[in-house]
Amino acid sequence: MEANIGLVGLGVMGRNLVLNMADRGYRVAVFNRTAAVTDGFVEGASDDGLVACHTLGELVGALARPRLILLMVKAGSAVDAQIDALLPLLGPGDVLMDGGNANYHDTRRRAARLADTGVHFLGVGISGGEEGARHGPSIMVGGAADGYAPVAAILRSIAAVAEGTPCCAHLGADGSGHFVKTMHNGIEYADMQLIAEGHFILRRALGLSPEQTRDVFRKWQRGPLASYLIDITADIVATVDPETGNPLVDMILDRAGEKGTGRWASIEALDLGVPAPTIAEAVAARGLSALKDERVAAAVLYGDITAAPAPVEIVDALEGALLAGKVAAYAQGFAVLAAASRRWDWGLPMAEIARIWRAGCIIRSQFLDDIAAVFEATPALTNLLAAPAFAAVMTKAQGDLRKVVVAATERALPVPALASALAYFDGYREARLSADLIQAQRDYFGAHTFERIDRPGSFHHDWTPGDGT
Ligand code: NBP
Repeated sequence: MEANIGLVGLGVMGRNLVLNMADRGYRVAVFNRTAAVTDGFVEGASDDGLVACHTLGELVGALARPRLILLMVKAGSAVDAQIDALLPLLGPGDVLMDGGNANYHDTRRRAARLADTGVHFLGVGISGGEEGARHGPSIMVGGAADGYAPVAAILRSIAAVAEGTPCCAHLGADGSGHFVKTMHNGIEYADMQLIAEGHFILRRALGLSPEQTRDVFRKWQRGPLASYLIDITADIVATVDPETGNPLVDMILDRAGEKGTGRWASIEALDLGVPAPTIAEAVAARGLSALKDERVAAAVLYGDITAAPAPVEIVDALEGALLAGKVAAYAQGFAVLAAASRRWDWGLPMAEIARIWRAGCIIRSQFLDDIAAVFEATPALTNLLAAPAFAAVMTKAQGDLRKVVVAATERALPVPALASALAYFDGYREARLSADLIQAQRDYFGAHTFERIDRPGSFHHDWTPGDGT
C-alpha cells in the first residue's frame, strides 16, 4: 500500500510529527540521513502505518501521487541539500514542504527556485515543540495555494484544535508561513521576558517567598494573563530541587540560550522600519544574561545599589503591568506582520493568524481571541493600540505598568521588556514627540531638510555654527 506522505528527518520534531500522522490513520514513509535512526524509530514505534526507507529514491517510490514530502531537518544548508537530492526524483504536482525554522528569505529563495519545476514548495512554520508535534502543533503555511490543497487535510488533521477549529492555515505566498512563525517566536521572546521580569520583581523587589510567588502565579492563571506560559511558570516556581531542597529555578544558572528566531524577528522589524522595541529588548536581555562573567565582575565594581523593598501594593499592580506589556509586545509583533504583508503583497489574514496561535503553540492564550476579534472587526487595523478594545485595556493598566517600572528602576532592577513596553506605549500615544529636534540636528549637520507644522514643503535652515554658545 502506498504511503500518504513522506517525512525526512527523524529528529525530535520529525519523529513526533510522524507518530501524530500515524495516529490520524495516515501511512507515513520515513527517511533519516543516519539510517540506524530510521530503523530504530520504525521498530520502536511498532506501527503498521510506518514505512522505513533507506534512500530518498525508496521514499519517493513508496508515496502515492502527488507525492507529499515534509522535510524536518536542521534549518539551513541541510534543507538545500535535501531539496537538491529530492528534486530530480519529483515531478509536476508533487509537494515539497520545509517544516523547520527556516529564515523566510531562504524560503522565498527556494520557492523562486522551484517555481518553474512544477513541484510545489511550501514553507511550513510549526510551533509547539516536541509536545505540540506529537499531539497537535500550530501550523503556519506559506506557498502557492494549489500546493497547499493536496496537503491541507493531513496538516489540519495533525494540528492543535481551538474551539473546534484546527490551528493550521495557509497564510500567503512563498515565505509568509516562516515569516509568521518568526514573528510568533519574537512575540514569544517578549512574553517570556515580561513574565521573567514579573517573577524577578516578586522575588527581588518585594522579597516574596517561593510559596507566595507560586500563589501569585496561580492567581494570574485565572485572570487576563491566563496562558500556557503563565501555566508553565506556575509549575516552574512550585518545583523544588530534589538535591538541595531549594526552589529549582534558584539553582538554575541565569544565562539564557537562544536559537536565533527572536533575533531574526528583531532584524526583520528593523529592516521593515517598524518599531518592535520590546521584542528587541527581550533578545538583548538574553544577550546580557549570557555575559555572566562580566556581570559578576561588574557587580563587585559597582557594589549593591538596591534600595529598600518595594511597597506591597506593587504585587497588585504587577498583573496589570504585565497585561499592558503584553498588549504592547503583541501590538509590535502584529504591526511587523502587517508591514511584511504589505511589502511582499501576502495579504496576511491577521485574525486567522491570531486564531491559529490559540492552541498548540508556545504563546497560546485566550488573549489571542481578543486579538482575533479586533482584526475580525477591522482587518486593516494598523496597530492593536489603536483598537478601542485594547485602548480600554491600556487606559486601565498603564498606571500599573508605570508604577511597576518606577518601583523596579528605583531599586536598580532591570526590567527592559516592561520599560520598553511603557516607552512604546507613551511614544505611540504622544501627539508630539522629541523628533522635532532630531530633524533639526539632521538638517544642521547634513542639510537633510525638515517639514514645518504650519505649511507643507521641505525646508532647510542655514544654521549658524556657534550660535548657541
Ligand atoms: P533535531 O536536532 O532533533 O534533528 C535534526 C534532524 O536533521 C535529524 O534528523 C538529522 O539527521 C537531520 N540532519 C541534520 Br542535523 N543535518 C542534515 C543534513 N545535512 N542532511 C539531512 N539531514 C540532516 O532537530 P529538531 O528539533 O527535530 O528540529 C528540526 C527542525 O524543526 C529545525 O529546523 C528546528 O529549528 C525546527 N523546530 C524545532 C522545534 C523544537 O522544539 N525542537 C520546534 C519547532 C521547529 P541525523 O539523525 O542524521 O543527524
